[in-house]
Amino acid sequence: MQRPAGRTSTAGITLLVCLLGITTSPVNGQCSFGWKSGGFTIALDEAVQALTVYDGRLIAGGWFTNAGGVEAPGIASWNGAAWSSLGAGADNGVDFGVYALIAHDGKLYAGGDFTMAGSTPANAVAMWDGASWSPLGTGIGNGFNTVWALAIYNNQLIAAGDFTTAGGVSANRIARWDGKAWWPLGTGVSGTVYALAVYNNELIVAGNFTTAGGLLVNRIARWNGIAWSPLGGGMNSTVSALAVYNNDLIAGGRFTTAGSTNANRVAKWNGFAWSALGSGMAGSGNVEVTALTVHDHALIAGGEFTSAGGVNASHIARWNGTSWSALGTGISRISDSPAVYALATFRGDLVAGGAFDFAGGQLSFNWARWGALGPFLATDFNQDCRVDADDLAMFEACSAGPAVPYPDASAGCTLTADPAGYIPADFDKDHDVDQDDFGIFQRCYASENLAADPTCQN
Ligand SMILES: [Ca+2]
Ligand SMILES: [Ca+2]
Ligand SMILES: [Ca+2]
Repeated sequence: MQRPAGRTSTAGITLLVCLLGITTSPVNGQCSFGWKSGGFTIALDEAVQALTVYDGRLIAGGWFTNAGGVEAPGIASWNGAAWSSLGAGADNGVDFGVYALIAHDGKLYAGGDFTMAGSTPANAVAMWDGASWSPLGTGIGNGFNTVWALAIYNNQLIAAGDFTTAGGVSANRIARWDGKAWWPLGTGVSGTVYALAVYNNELIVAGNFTTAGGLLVNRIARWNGIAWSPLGGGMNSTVSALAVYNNDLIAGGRFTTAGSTNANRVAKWNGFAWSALGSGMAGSGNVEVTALTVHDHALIAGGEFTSAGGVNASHIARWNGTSWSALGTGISRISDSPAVYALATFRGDLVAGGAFDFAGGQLSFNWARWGALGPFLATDFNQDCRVDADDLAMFEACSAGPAVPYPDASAGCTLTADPAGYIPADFDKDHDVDQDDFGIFQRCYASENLAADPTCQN
């Protein structure tokens, strides 16, 4: 296909954006975010402890045995519409719980307290290659241990938990797999590890231990590939979750101090010192941050709490760098205290896993999705309630100039045609994407035009 006009036109559009000084601030309009309906047909029958994305699918691990009506013990795969097991028949899951998941180099790794993955003996850790399970050597521990966290560091798998041996060699609560054998990380740590992260090229290890490599570290430590060292004075109680947000390391758990700073269940490390995130979390009974992730430019915390930064927030909350806010009415449970144990992003939605019955007041058993609900502007191509640079990039990839047919996916245009043959970027429906369409697009790129023209087409 000849597309000289397209290149010229795209350059012209880019120039026009600059000349008009179009704001890059997002447009929200009436489009809203909220919890998406769950219901019985996609329920997980017991708690979710881990979430990740592998091969374009959401993977959940936990204590469940049934996923949306399908037998899937401990681990299941969501394709956006339905759950399935990872293997079939006798290979459709693991024999106990899955508490950690990570995808790396085309493989999915699962950690937990299982001893079988499918019909393959595998102690506490196993690898899924898309078709079948494999053990990693003789695995972790003695068949009665738990892997609580997995990470990739220096291109090797790190497994951590409550064990003291890995592959038959001494390894205190943490070990690395080089593809053939397990190795300790120095002399390891003195108590259970619950969370791992990579920050400033160091492996961050957190849990309820007091020493690492023999040094007093207080529940959090870093490993640089050679030696252990502390992060300030550490915490006064268990650290359960880690994330990296805005170049800071974020830690969540049961603690109320980080270093010498008061920090209620969540704190940030800037490479030199600890500080609080507002007034942190509060609630009755056990108050704990058990999951952290970064979603849509914000830090999301989940766990056992009923307020964040003084704002009512039922077991899940968002930190925007300055303040805490709730995600609607959060999650709840009929007969027991609810909890969020895992968080992930899948196809633009925030996914929460844990032990709960409702999300935003709607039935949503043990997992839930939070995302854009609409109504979506015609120019919000990726339907995220914002008409921003992402949508402009999609427009530009489909623009080819007056009377030039649409480019196809091989040329980078990912917008698909409606039954009448028009792609969403062809606002004036004349089978091209040119300056006329861009004129319509840019009206919805700046918020001042929204009230008068929510369709962006007049
Ligand atoms: Ca958008
Ligand atoms: Ca035209
Ligand atoms: Ca057009």
